[in-house]
Amino acid sequence: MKTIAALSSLVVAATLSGSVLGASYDISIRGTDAIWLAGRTDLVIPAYTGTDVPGWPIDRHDFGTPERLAETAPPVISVTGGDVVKVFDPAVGGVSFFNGFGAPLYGPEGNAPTSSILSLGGISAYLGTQGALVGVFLDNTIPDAAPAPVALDFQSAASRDFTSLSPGLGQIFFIGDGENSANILQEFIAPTGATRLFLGVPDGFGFLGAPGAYDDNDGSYRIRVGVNQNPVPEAGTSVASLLMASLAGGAWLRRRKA
Ligand SMILES: [Ca+2]
Ligand SMILES: [Ca+2]
Repeated sequence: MKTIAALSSLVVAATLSGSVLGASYDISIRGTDAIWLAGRTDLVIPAYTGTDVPGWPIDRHDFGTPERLAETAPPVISVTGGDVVKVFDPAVGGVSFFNGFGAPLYGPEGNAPTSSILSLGGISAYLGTQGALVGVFLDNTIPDAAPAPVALDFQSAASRDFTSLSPGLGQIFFIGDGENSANILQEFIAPTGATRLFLGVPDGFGFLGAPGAYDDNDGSYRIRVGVNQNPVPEAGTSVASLLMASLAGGAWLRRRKA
């Protein structure tokens, strides 16, 4: 538990990029970071008890899981409508979605078979691969006051192969590893009114139906993104390699290292 909690740290660096103040973020997303808890400051996550919790909208196993995990609130970064959130490095890591620790792990792209999970509290349904890294933009309000928007559909490979995506407020969107089939790092445009971007995981029993089954999700993903900023080197990256990346890829396009 302590190890997993420590992975949730968020590292932020702000730099001046042209006339716009940009920021970069190194974000760890736990398997328990339930995307439907984004912005739900009205809720108190119940402690893990080894059974489903009456009244709690996220289903849990009726028996004790080896991991004994409660859901966690997903990490968040600040944005403004029109901001460009750019993936700097493909997401990495793995989450064990089933009872027991370790393998089989799903990576940020999720498992290929489709997942279809219902909306909850003003946040849309999820349609995509099983257990992928996802995001949702919100304004400053608790999302459950408004009906959930229509779901975006990421169940086909073509629908996940975008270079730029403009989701609406409250619409869960697929991030995966943040790279399309041409190894172009993807970008996400914050909708009008957005103040926050949450990153999390969609889960449910069998990856279908109501949100739930987070109580056995050990493991985490990690991604580095920038807001209104060109890719910047990670700490420790040499000036020479930065120059090479700049020459080879330009500001907004980098190729995966072989
Ligand atoms: Ca597990
Ligand atoms: Ca699970």
